[in-house]
Amino acid sequence: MADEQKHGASRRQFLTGAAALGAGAVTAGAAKAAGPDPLITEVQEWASGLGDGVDATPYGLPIQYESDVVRRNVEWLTADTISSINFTPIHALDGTITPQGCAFERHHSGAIELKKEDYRLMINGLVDTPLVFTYDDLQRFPREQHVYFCECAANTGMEWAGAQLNGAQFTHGMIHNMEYTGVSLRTLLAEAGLSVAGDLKDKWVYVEGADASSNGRSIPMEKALDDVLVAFYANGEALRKEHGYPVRLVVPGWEGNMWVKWLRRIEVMNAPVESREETSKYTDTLEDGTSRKWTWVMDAKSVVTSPSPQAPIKHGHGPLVITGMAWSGHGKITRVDVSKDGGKTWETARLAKAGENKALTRFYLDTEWNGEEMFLQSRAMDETGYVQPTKAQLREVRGLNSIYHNNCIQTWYVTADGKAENVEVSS
Ligand SMILES: Nc1nc2c(c(=O)[nH]1)N[C@H]1C(S)=C(S)[C@@H](COP(=O)(O)O)O[C@H]1N2
Ligand SMILES: [Mo]
Repeated sequence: MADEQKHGASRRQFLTGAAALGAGAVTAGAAKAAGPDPLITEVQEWASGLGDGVDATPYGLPIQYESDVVRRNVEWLTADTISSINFTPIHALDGTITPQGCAFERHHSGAIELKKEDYRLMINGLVDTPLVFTYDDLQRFPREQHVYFCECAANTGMEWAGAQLNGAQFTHGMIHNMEYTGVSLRTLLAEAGLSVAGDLKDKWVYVEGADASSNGRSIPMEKALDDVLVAFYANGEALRKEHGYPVRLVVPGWEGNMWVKWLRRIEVMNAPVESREETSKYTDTLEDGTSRKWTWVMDAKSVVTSPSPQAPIKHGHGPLVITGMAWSGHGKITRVDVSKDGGKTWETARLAKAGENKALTRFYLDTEWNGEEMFLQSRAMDETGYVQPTKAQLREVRGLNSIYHNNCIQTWYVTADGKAENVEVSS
């Protein structure tokens, strides 16, 4: 009885499906078999012999049938692959954690190979005791663990002037979400004798990497002492080379450019450096042609990952799972709405788990689809009450010539045959 209750929901669904089949309707999923299904009645090749031994894959890769779930480039963005970017296949992932093996990469001078033994982290500037930490030194401080998203400020940046790239991977794939283990920057600054009392409000840290680009950025002290992590593990294992092995900075909720990889130096300063990465880059062009600086936080944003151009509806009519992800650099996602008619009407989606601080949230809309055209959109809300804007609202402030911080509502046009396309709706 208890068992019956536990499985009640799925059982009811199954019976509904069977009844529909019996009535001769063309339904989702199970086509009525003309005869016995050999996949059920015949002994298959995989059951007639032995599988691989446990020595076949000391470190496993995805099965060959998943070989299309990979990072991809946009050719016209990637004339030079050394100073470039690739994209997470978000259209093919579910849940929230991004495997390191397919998490987008952004390098200004290529991914370097740095041994733990050769690793040094210097803290200098306005501290009592300038220090140099080896990798082993870092291992001896108390550790923290948090899941955070990292989004490049340029994510969706090619879409300002019009719908351009045909796939969620390309429009929204400059993002990953991992569980980091590391030491809080606060702990290391205290070790170097930064007095946590006093006039720290006007102080900054300048952080730089060991690669040729160095990717130097200034971070206000208030953030540095809040939740910034000096991380060495991601998703339970050492950082991959491309994500900054052996140590990277994690700057929760703030633009990816500040997440310095191969972290080598932290200088405490009285003022920001105004480096290349915070003047000629990573500032936001406004409608009137002027630029806005210090836009560090990634505002609330969401996207439907399936259906989407690379993930068309392949099954027939009936039940359809619409899914996507939402995130906010200001904290937790509290609600996601989905529209099928380009924003005229909205349904509230189901969050797979309650929103987590500065981390991806997965949403689902369990719905019915009978071949009607859809203009699919999703709209995120965060704990500050902020609502993700439409493209028109964002353009009023930012114009058409911006690059960074495009968090507008995305539209996929889904046709009667289940294909999807990147479009814009006027509103
Ligand atoms: N040292 C260094 N850190 C860096 C970069 C870089 O080129 N060098 N790129 C930055 C940019 S622009 C982004 S978006 C993130 C990307 O992190 P990922 O490559 O792990 O996805 O790293 C940042 N940190
Ligand atoms: Mo970036």
